[in-house]
Amino acid sequence: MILSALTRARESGRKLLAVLIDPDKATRAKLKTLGEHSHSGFVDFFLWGGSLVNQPQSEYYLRLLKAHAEVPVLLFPGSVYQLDDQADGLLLLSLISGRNPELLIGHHVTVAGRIKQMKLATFPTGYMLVDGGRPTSVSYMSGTTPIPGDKPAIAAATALAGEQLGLRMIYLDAGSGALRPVSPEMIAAVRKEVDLPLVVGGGIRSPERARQALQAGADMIVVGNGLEGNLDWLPRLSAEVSSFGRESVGLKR
Ligand code: 1GP
Repeated sequence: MILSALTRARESGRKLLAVLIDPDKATRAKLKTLGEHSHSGFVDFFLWGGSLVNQPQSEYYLRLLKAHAEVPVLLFPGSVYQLDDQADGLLLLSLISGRNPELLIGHHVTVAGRIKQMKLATFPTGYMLVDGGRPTSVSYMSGTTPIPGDKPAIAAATALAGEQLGLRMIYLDAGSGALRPVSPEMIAAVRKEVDLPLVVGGGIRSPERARQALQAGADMIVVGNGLEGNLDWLPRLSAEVSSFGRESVGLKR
């Protein structure tokens, strides 16, 4: 569903917005407000996941989000413990910027049967961590070195290898709370090299950064930290994303 939405968006010149919710930072009020924003068409997808999930009420909070949201909620798991069949699908991440075999194939083998039992829709994603100016939770937790932010050719070659391996989308991520988002040059280099839907996130905290990523070739941006404690910014952000094309692709906006 996310793949067809991204493809339709690209064909019609539209761009999409996903909001990342860290279950450990969720509150009832925030989930309700975010869910309602999806009724207004401000959000195309919710991503659900984090580096650590200590929140004992995580399943309950996901149920709450599902009850309020009018758009799909996709798992963006920080670990194999974050599977939940209440979600509408799973970004099946292969960390192709890194050289940690567990995150390229090992964990996938561990949970393959579980994913099948759960009947979770899977979206095979080439996940690429890019240096965003400071160590992030993902680089530390994954034990991988991000692609240097000023090496667009390495990013493009990595994405191309992911496409050749049969992955269905590319997610360029500077990591949650990155000081610098993925550069427009790197986004453009990846966009030029591969045909796959391109998702970009990490450090997008202003409409300007959103616009730069979208202009450079991102099909969808992901925003998490930038909305923490400041959900009022969401309509402005959404307007920025919508300014790239208003033709409907069958989602809510
Ligand atoms: C992180 O791309 C997401 O995986 C979102 O990053 O929290 O910095 O918006 P931010």
